[in-house]
Amino acid sequence: MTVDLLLGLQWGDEGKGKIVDVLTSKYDIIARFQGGPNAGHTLEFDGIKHVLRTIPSGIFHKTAVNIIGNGVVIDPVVFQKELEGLEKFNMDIKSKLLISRKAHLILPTHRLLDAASETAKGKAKIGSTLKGIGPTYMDKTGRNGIRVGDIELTDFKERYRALADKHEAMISFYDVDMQYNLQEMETEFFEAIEVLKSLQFIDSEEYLNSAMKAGKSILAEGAQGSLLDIDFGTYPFVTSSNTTAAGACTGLGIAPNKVKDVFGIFKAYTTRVGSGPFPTELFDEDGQTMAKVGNEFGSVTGRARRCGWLDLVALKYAVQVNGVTQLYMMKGDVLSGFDTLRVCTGYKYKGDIINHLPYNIEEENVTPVYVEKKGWKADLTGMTKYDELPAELKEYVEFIEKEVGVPIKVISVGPDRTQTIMK
Ligand code: 2SA
Ligand code: MG
Repeated sequence: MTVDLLLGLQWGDEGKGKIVDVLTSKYDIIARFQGGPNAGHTLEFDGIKHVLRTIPSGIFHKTAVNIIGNGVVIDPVVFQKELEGLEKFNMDIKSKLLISRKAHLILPTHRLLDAASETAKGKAKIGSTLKGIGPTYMDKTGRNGIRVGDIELTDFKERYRALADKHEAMISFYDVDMQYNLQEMETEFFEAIEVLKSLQFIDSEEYLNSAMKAGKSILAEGAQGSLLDIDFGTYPFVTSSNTTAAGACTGLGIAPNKVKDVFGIFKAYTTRVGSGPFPTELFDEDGQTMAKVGNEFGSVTGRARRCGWLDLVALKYAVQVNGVTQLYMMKGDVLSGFDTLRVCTGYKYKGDIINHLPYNIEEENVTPVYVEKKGWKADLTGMTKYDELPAELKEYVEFIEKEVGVPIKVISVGPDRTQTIMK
C-alpha cells in the first residue's frame, strides 16, 4: 500500500485538522510527521469543538492507529495536558497512539530559549508560538537533542541535566530580563515524562513500512503550512521544520515512491499569524470582516490572525513544491456577503509582472496584481451538494482550478465534519 499526504498550502490554519478527521475512516493509520505543540488542529463534531496539539487528528475515530513520527518534537508537559483533555472522550488511548522513539523532546529550557531569542530580536522577532520549537530543532540538527527513546536509557537524567545546564548558560548570553523558576518547570517536566512513558514507544519507520507491506493505508498529517517551511517558506519568518511533502518522507521514514496522493488544503482567502511578508494582506474593513466572520484567532496562542485575499502566485508555488494532486478549499462560507472578491494572479516586481515567488517577497518588493470576481450572498453553511452552491462560488472554484491546474475536490462550508461538500 501507499501513503497519502495532507498538507497546508498557506501559512497554517487552513483547516487540516477538520479534513484529517473527515478522511480518517478511509485510512488505517494517521501519522504526524513534523512540528509540535505549535500546531493547533481544530476539530468539530457532534457539537463538540476540540483542539489537538501533538496528537494526530485521527484520534477520534474508532479504529485508526495514530502515530507521532520521528520528525515531530514533543513537549511532555503540553502532551500530558492534551491527554487529560481527551479523558472525557473515554477512548483507549494506549492502543491507538504510538510514539516514535526518534522524536525529539522539548525541554523546559527550550521554551525559555525561544522566549529569550524572541525578546532579544525585538521588532525583528519571528512571532513564534513560544513553544520551544526553534531551539529544539536547533539541538536536533546540532546533534545535541534528547529523543523519546532516551527516556528508556539509565542515564536519561544526566543527559537532561547536561543539556539544560548548557541552555541556562545560553539564556544568560541573551541578556534579557527573564523571570522563571526552572526547578518548578523541571518537576512538572519529569512528572510529564512518567505520563509519556505510559504510552507505547515504537520504531515508527519500521512500523509504518511493515504496515504498508501488510496492506495498510496511511495518511500523513502535516502541521503549519508550506509558506512556513524552513527551506521554501518566507525565511526567516518560518517554522523550523519541513512542512512540505518532503518532510513527510524524512519525518516518517517513508520513501518518496510510496507517496500517492497529496491533498493540499487552502483557505478561500489567506491568513497569517506571526511576523513576516504577506503581499495580499488587508488593512481595511474587508480584512476585518474576514477575521470576524472566519473567527481568525490562533487556536494555540489566541493571537489575531492577519487576513487578506487569496494569493494564487503563492498557492501555485506551494502546489508545485508539494506535488499536490487534489485541492481542498476551506472556509468558502466566510466569503459570503462580499460584493466583489479579489484574487492575486501575479506580482509587480522590479518593474515586471511575474507569477512565481521571488527570493524576497517583502512588501516593498512585490505588489499584488488582482483580478476581480463577483461575490455571492447565500448562506452556504447548510448546503451539502456542489450543485446547490451559488453560481459565483462555482465560478470562483473553477477559476482557481484553471489557474493552478489541479482539481478542487472538496469545498468546506463550515467547521463541522458534516459541512463538507465533495465535488
Ligand atoms: P514557531 O512557534 O517557531 O513554529 O513559530 C514560527 C512561525 O510559524 C508560525 N506558526 C504558525 N502559524 C499558524 N498557525 C500555527 N499554529 C497555531 C494555530 C498558532 C497559534 O494553529 O492556530 O495559536 O498562534 C503556527 N505555528 C507556528 C508562527 O506564527 C511563526 O510565524
Ligand atoms: Mg491551527
